[in-house]
Amino acid sequence: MVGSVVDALAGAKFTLERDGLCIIPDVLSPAQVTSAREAALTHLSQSGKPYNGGCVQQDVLNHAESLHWLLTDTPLSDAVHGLVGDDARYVHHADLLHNTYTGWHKDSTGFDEAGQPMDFWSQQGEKSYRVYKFGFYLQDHAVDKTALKYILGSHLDPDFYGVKKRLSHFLAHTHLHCGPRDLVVFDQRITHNGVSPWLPCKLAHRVIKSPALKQQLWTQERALRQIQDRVFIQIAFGQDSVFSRSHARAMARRQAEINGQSHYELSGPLASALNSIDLPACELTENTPVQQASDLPRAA
Ligand SMILES: O=C(O)CCC(=O)C(=O)O
Repeated sequence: MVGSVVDALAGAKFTLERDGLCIIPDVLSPAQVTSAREAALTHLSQSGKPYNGGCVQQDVLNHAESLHWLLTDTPLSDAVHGLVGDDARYVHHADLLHNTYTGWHKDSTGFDEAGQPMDFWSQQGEKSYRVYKFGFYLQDHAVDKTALKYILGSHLDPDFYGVKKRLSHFLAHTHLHCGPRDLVVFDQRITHNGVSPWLPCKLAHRVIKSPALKQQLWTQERALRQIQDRVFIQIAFGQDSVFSRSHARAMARRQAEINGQSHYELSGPLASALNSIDLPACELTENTPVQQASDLPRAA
């Protein structure tokens, strides 16, 4: 394992559990950043789909073998084992995004894929919620504010939809400042945002149906606001638990839908790559009963 990653892991685990996000510096070499950007942009130019004003490949690891080396030839797996534990699993969720916009959201809102509430706020027990995205933002965000915005500690806060909460997103968010070589890890319950369009444009995006027109409008706004080119890849891993399995089932279905596939399938090369780093994909088929909780917020 690379020394700097080992050194960073103990502190990073504490920060991740307390704040909902941590950064492990210098995980990729400069040459790997260049290769990742090139492979990502080449893949998107051939197979990307317009989405939220930019271009994406959902479920990217099943579609772009050219990026599997991020799993096998970098310290990513050491970071996953260190932060999640020995029973870490790939949760069938990986996004490649280029110049997309988004709004404030949590990736997990406390419901399973059938709409049943899950008690994922409780921090008790060996198998409490531990599902994280491991992301490489492949450009320098040391100074600029266009990587990720997040509400510190909101991974432990079920109150997401109230007016007061929404106001607090504007008043009290934290900007992620990471470098192109850093690994960014965030809890799937954290309230976060990337870059949002200005309000009039946001309203226009709601009305406009054509993805091409949305892309044009957002490209012009990005140029006006001098927002740098943003390409990033996020790969989700979780502890082998009811939460990870539920996340995996929901994400497998969602990604297949966005990709226009009739069903989700784990590719042979991806399964092999994951097994070779001792991070197998989590079980998708079982129907484990979820823990119920009566007083959780509604999904969006
Ligand atoms: O645009 C970004 O940086 C954030 C993407 C996002 O919202 C997510 O990863 O769920």
